[in-house]
Amino acid sequence: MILVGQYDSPFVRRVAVSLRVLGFDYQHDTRSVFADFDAMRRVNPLGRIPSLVLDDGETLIDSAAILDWLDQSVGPARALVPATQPERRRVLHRIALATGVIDKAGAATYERLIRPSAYRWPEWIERCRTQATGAIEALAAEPWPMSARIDQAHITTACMIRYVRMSDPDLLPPERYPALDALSARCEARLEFQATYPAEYAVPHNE
Ligand SMILES: N[C@@H](CCC(=O)N[C@@H](CS)C(=O)NCC(=O)O)C(=O)O
Repeated sequence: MILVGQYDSPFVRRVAVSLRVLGFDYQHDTRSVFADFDAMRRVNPLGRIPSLVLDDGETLIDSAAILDWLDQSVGPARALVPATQPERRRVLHRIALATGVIDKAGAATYERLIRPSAYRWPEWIERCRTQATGAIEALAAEPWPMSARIDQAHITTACMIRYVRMSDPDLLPPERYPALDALSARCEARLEFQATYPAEYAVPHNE
């Protein structure tokens, strides 16, 4: 199968890490969703990443749908989102917070970097950053026991932390949230995270 999208996207990275944790082989299509927009629209009509092209040619889009397919493929005992309550809703709650941070920090970043400066809306940027901060604080207040088996809440939250630290580091400075620092360090030490580490954030910038 082929994973489409670069690892500086936390949505792509959480799929890549999950594929590796679950033992799936994949090829990586590293074309840019910005520079190769027309080609990307032929993979996903939305022109977004990630997509996962299966061996029979079927294309899955949207990280949540791809992760759902992965979990269903390996079965409930190995699934990264627990199959039963109350663990399932607790993991889904953290995933919602972490993907919400990515959405809000991402919206603010697109506004700050991609939109030409004459059209930027500072109040909107601050609103998005306030929403991201609220969810980061909620995640930092959650228990993250060191002994727990890695699940999708760990993976998505660690990918969110790396993404925010690349794209808007003032939102998540080291030492402000020690529980998140520890979670990030623990995850980034794993081979699946090292193999997908995004060194920099590559979006088009406008003055
Ligand atoms: N809900 C989608 C969000 C995917 C998403 O926002 N991808 C971003 C990269 S992080 C993207 O494709 N941005 C380009 C665009 O939307 O034009 C998912 O979970 O896959």
